[in-house]
This record gives sequence, structure tokens and C-alpha cells, in this order.
Amino acid sequence: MGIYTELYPVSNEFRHAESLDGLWRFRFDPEGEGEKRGWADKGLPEALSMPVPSSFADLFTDAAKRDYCGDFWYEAEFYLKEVDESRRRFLRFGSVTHTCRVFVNGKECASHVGGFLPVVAEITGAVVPGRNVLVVKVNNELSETNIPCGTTVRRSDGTKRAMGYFDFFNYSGIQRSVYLMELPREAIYDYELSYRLDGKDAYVDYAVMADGDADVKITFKDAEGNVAASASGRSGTLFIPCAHLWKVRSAYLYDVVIELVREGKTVDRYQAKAGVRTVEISGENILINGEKTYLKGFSKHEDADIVGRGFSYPVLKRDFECLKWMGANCFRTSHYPYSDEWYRMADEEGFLVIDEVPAVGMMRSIANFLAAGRGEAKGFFADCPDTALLSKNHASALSEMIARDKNHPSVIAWSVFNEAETTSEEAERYFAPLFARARELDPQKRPVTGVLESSSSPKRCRVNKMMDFICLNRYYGWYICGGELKEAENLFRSEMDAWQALDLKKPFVFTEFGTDTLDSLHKLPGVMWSQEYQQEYMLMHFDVFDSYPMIQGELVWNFADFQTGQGIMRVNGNKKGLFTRQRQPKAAAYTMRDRWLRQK
Ligand code: GCB
Repeated sequence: MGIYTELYPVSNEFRHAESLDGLWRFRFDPEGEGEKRGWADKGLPEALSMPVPSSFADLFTDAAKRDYCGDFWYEAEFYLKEVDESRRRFLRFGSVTHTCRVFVNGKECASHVGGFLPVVAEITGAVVPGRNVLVVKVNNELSETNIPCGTTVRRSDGTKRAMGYFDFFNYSGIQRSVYLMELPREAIYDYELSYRLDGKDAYVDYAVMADGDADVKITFKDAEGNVAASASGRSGTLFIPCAHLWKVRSAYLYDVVIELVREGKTVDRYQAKAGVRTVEISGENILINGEKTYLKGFSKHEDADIVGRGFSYPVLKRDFECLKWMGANCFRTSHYPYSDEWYRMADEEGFLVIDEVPAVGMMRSIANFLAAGRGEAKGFFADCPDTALLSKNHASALSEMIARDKNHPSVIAWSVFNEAETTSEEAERYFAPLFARARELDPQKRPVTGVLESSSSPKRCRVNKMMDFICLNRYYGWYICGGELKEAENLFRSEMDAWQALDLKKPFVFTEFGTDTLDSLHKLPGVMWSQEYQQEYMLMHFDVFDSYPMIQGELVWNFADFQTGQGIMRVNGNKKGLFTRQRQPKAAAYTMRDRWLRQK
């Protein structure tokens, strides 16, 4: 098999995917002694039980476990009736945060850096008939050479503490589903699709990556199961006359079926959904299928009570129902790629997704988000301890994200960073190859962007020239001129005038604006933290957004309240949600909904 990319597990007559989710054995390893003691080979002594998928932090009742930083281990077992030489076996973890090593029956089968993309381990040579023991060693320390950036400090009692340069809790563990997969020796391991529209018809350029030299057949079936187009060969073009387009909030999905055929017999099949649509930037507009589209929605987090960042179908479903109720059409996966299921549902529901790598915290400050919000950010790249290593990890995450998500019609853009330092020569040098890489890797050549905080001003930012559209996070009326909306609006307008004067001929999207708001606090006239203030702040933003034609999107920070580290700036988490953490609307959700339902 070639390089296994990130294909979502499927089951059919040729391949089998079995979920290993459930209660695993778990143990912390504060002394880092697990390997010496043979845990990788023999399994874990005196283990706790731990749900997978989940973050571990909020399941315990004591602070030391919640805040644990260092190595920790998981163990599970699975049974195989037989080990058939004609099959290959893999494990696919949706993510393991932040670094891990995977052992099966004592044999190391994979290691991975980066906590928000799949870890795939080939276990063919390690498995035996009967009982198999799977052990995963995880580490959740933060550093300036991996993303998201932060640092790890030692407390006087010897314990470690992760200090993120970012504003979300450092949730960790096996936070997404785990699959045991069985594939034929000759298997499809990747495919890519890209679209061209010609009047009512569509052309689909495709490529299929597979082992061996069997023939490839690819078929698009419509929603009724009729063949809409088919072709043979590892790459080529399908023609779909009178194609049904995947449209914003009105998704049409074809079934794409890829087969490997040897001597007239199918030896492997992979099936998925596909949406025919184009994405393009034209001057100051974002075009989906050639139609001007204004982005309405949120920057989000994967975050919920108890499970933390652990994937949960009920949370996914509730979030999409709330997004639809709001009249939204878009979200950004701040500040890391989400679990596969998010994109699958966005494909189905016709939502647009700005897909972001975990490159957050590329700015050094105790309260990074505060400095960022105020435009007081300090340099980062000039004195980063190992820019080459950071860049390597960043590039891997970018490549893995594009490999995993490239075929989702919902994904309309790649975000290379959130609020990095962009004003130095070093920053410019750091980002140029990453933008080039994203452009090179995406078969659909989607727009590539990055998200700018206040120091990345029209005069000083050196990276916006690399972006196909400009994403701004701005907090006029919160971090800047909090409580003084009139003055905040004036400053906001002068910044927008300066951007307009640059005449970049690119769309601008607000990827963050918002106010911390307690669902218990009402005050008339509004004061900061009250529900009334959040509404007034939004109304001020509507006026500004509607004054500048280059503004082509508004994604509120945040969809829902979310957990952060502790500190004097946060009342048990960030409260900028239009929804509470339990996904109930605050007053400003109605204000926003009213606007979005009226907009086309
Ligand atoms: C930002 C960050 C985001 C923070 C937000 C805030 O600029 O991108 O991660 O949570 O501000 O609320 O301060």
C-alpha cells in the first residue's frame, strides 16, 4: 500500500471498520517511567477506566488530575478470529492530543506529533489470532516548536503545567473515535475530485491512488441511485450533464463509488459523498458556483460540558440545529481541524467551512488573547527556539489537514494560522512556504487565508499579501474601548478606512468579534458583560459591516461559551458565546438571527 492518507473508515464487502470506542484502561505517568517499567509491552498496572473518545480533564473531581500535564497511557484489547495474510489491518485514531506512540502486542506501530488530525497505524505484522493488546502513550505538554504553541513549566512540587499561548483549555487524550480497519492487500488509499461548471453541466477531474495495478472504476450516482457519470482509469474526467449543484444551505450530494477491478472482479471498493460546486474569489467577492456569497456564522470550538473536546454526536447535532436556527451558513474550525464528523454533517447541511490548522499562539504573552485583542502583541519568529522544527510540524499539520479534508464540498478555504505575529521580516519568511504548500497540495485550489489580530494593521502586516481573502479578528468595544461603543466605532471605522485605502481588491471576512456576556446579567443601559451590551455591540458592528463593500462575511466569536484556563480575565471560561455552553441562546442570538434571516 502506498502512503496511507486520511480516508474516513468505511465498511463494505471488501473492507471492514470496527469502532473501538468505549471504556479503556488509563493511567497518568508523572515520573515518565512507563516505558522503563514495560507498560508498552505488558500493559498498564493499576489502571483507571477512561471513556474513549473524551478529554480526561473534566471527568475527575480533583484539580491535580484536571490540570495534569506530562505522559499518560491508555490500554484496550481487541480480538481477531483469524489473521488472514491476504488482508492488512490498521488502527485509525481521529486524533490523539498532542503527541503519541501506538503499541500493539508490545510492537510500536506508529508515532504522531499534533493533536488534531488522524493517527494511522498499520498493525498487520503485529496482530495475532485471539486477544491483542493495544497501548497508547500520550503526552500533552506544550512548546514553542509544536502547534498550538505554549510552554511547559515545573511547579515547586515537581509537577508540570502546560501554559498555552492561547485562550482555550488544553484538553487532551484520545478525543476522537478509534477504528480497527481491515483492508484488502490491494486497496484504494486516496482520491481527489475537483469541479468545473459549464452552463448546466459539470466536469469532475479525478485521481485515484491505489496499490498495485488493478483497473480503477469511478461512478457518480445521484440521490435516486442512478448512475450520473462513470469513468475508468486512475485519473481522468467525468462529465455530468445537467448536474445537481451542491449549494449553500441546499446541499445535493452524489454517491461516489470507487472500485479496483482485477480480471473483471472487484477487489476493493470505497464509497463516499461528493458535492459538485466551485469556490472562487473574484475581486472583493466570494463566489460559490459563481454566485456571490456573504458568510454568516461563527468561529467555534469543539467544547462541551464533561466531554471537554471529546467528540460527541449529540453535541454535533445540537450545534448544527442551533446554526440552522440562527440562519447561519458558515463556520470556522477555530483553532484546529475538527473531528471528521463535523465536515460530513456540514456537507449534508450545506454549510461552508473555513478549515484551520492548530497554528495558534504564535505570539508570546501571558494573556496572549488579551495582547492580541489590544494590538500589543510581541514578536515571535525572530527568537523562536527552533523555527525550522516549528515550521516542520506546522507544515505536517497543514498537509495532513488538506489530505483529510480536500474532498469535502463544505470546505471552502484553508486557514494557515490564527493571530500569529505577522509584522516582522521573519514572519513573512516563515509563512510564505506554508501558503505555497497549501496551494500546491489542494487539488481544488481553494482560497488560502490566515487570521489577523489587531497588531496586523493595514500599515504593518506583511502577510496579508499572501492571502486570497483577509480574515480579521477585531474587538472594538471590548478589548479596545470596552464600554464606549461610540468611540469604539470611530476607531473601528478609521481602521477600515485604512484597509479600504490600500485597495487590496480582496474580500474581507470578520472571523472574530464579540463580548463576554453572562447569561445572568441584564442592565439597561448596557454595561460590559451584560446581555444588553452584547446586543448593542452587535448592532454597532452591523452598521460598520454594511458600510464597506469589501466586507463579505461575519463570523461571531463565539458560537457558545467555552472552557479556558483560569485567570482574572475569565469567569470559568470564555463567555463570548451567543449560546451558553449548554447551547441555550443569549439575547444577542436573537439580534443576530434577525439580521441573518433577513439577509439573502
Ligand atoms: C482572540 C482569539 C481567541 C480568543 C478571543 C477572546 O483573538 O483568537 O482564541 O478566545 O480572542 O475572546 O479573547
